[in-house]
Amino acid sequence: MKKLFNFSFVCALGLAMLATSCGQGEKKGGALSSNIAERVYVPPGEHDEFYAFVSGGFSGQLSVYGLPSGRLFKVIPVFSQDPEKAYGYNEETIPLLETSFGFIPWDDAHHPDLSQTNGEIDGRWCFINGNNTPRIARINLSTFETEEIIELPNSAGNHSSSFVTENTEYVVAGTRFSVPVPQEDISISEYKGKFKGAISFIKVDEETGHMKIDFQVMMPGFNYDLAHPGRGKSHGWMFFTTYNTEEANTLLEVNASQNDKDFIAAINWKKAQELIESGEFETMPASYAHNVYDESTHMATSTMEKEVRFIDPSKYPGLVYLLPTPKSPHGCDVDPTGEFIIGSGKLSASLTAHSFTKMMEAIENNKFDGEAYGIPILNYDDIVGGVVEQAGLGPLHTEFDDKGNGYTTFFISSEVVKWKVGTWEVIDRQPTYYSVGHLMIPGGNSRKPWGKYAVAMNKITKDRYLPTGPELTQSAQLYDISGEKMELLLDFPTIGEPHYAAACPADLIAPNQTKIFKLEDNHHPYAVKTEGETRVERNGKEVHIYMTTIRSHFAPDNIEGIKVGDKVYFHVTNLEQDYDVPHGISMIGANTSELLIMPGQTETFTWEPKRVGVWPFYCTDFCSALHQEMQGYVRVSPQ
Ligand code: CUK
Ligand code: CUA
Repeated sequence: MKKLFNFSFVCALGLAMLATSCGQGEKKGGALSSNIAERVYVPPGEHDEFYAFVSGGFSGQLSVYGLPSGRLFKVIPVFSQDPEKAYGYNEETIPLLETSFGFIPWDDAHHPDLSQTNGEIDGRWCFINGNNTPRIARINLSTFETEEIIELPNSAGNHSSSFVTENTEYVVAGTRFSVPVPQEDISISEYKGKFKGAISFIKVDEETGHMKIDFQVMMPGFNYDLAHPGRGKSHGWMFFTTYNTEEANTLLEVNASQNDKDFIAAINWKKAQELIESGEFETMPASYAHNVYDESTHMATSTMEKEVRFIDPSKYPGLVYLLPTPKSPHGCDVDPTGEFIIGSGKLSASLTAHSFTKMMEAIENNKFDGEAYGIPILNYDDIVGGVVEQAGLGPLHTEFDDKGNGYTTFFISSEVVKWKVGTWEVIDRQPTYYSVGHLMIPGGNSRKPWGKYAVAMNKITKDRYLPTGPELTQSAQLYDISGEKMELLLDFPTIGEPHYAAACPADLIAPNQTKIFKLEDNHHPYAVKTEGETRVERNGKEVHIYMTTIRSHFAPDNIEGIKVGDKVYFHVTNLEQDYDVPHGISMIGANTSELLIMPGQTETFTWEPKRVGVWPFYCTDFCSALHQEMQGYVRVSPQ
């Protein structure tokens, strides 16, 4: 106990020093109270209460933190190659990064979302979008590995993604940029009326999680910025914020902000589903990659799909409505009851909450205020359910707790504002350090939030950490939101830009972990299950080495008969059947990186020896007291 006190004391002192050195002169909302450190401190050997999955922004990855400690457990490679895990280097995972543009080992990851059952987080999968070469990935939360990536045709800047409906029926992905559909060589000035915004509804198989683009809704040429699914009473609807409803082809000057109001587009996806089922859709040729990792072979395959189904909403009344929302709305969030749809006009100081009930009443009474491309526009006054007035500057994103409160980030005034759903009064505000983007409350995207913590994700850190040259870390900040006032508890650095995050109690995920892959279930075509089956096979200039690894040797470990100009495949099966005993291997000059093979798994790397000689290989992951003895030689002879 004595040690614990010392630690708290030092930590609190640290916080106090930060508070005074930061020069903001602000009150730290109780940050000086002595128990702050204890509230984020997870003693050695104990576990955090929540998993948090934080987007890695331009790193293309997804990082896993514990809350409240802010400890980093893993960076899950998703859209970028990762030498630490051999992801995108070994032959088994390279196909995951194939696209219709070829192998793209990078993307810009923005919004993770967790799978749900009955509107509650179920801990099965995490989805995340690749913004640049439009893709959606699915991560299995029993292996913490990326299992599937699907490319989105007709999309560009896949920003309003990936958001999950309340039974994970769909992962929905909207396009930030409208583009010619299908793509063609036309003048950019022909934008207005010609460019389209495709919104993809990706069906998720209940059992396997496998994704499939069910259909696209071909929307007018606006920019679709963010989205949220309806829930509870609004389940079956999907809401998207838009900007540039002027359809300007250049957003220089004020073009895109001429309109006093842009729209939230409300799409009735249950109706779209009915249309699809009754054959009311069109198809168009579209080439997009669908990459799936197979757990029994431990190999991914990439398939190029050839067409996509779509619905033109102007032909189907009742499918889409436009909800006028002030001044370039960015965030689009739905409260846990599904009644209120919050649109944050980033050029406004107030938040607009549309009422789903009022929206449905106006639709029933045919009360419209014009249309755009055949899509009815509702009347702002008919649908507004409440406004949080003058709440701050530059509102972006809102999440909710389980006590009827909303929490909204304000980028320009750099703060989180807590307000009451229904009375719309501001209850509390706390500064962020600095320029917050999203915030996240565990389960805040579901019908059942856990309103204990909120994590603010900041764009700028300035003086918060030790300087590291011209680029500083981005960071997240943890607030205790269990009381009336929010309390800042912790800063922690993040990998890349933390656009958004998703979190849930650890006990929804931790008990379901895959600890080993059973050797007998390994159906990799180059797997060997015993050392007796290991061998070297030549086929012209191709050499296949069937190798095994177990503490503390490789078999075979002396390989001769290899020639300069050969292409050598190392197929390495890890025979271990113990938790957390991977082995690694690579070869000198191999341009694919090392392997990291989990127990029971087979992985492959290729080596094209360039020089005659005897070349060593060794295990790259410390695995036992005899790790350093895990080594071998390959003899390379002239051609
Ligand atoms: S966001 Cu992607 S630019 Cu407000 Cu979701 Cu940061
Ligand atoms: Cu095997 Cu180190």
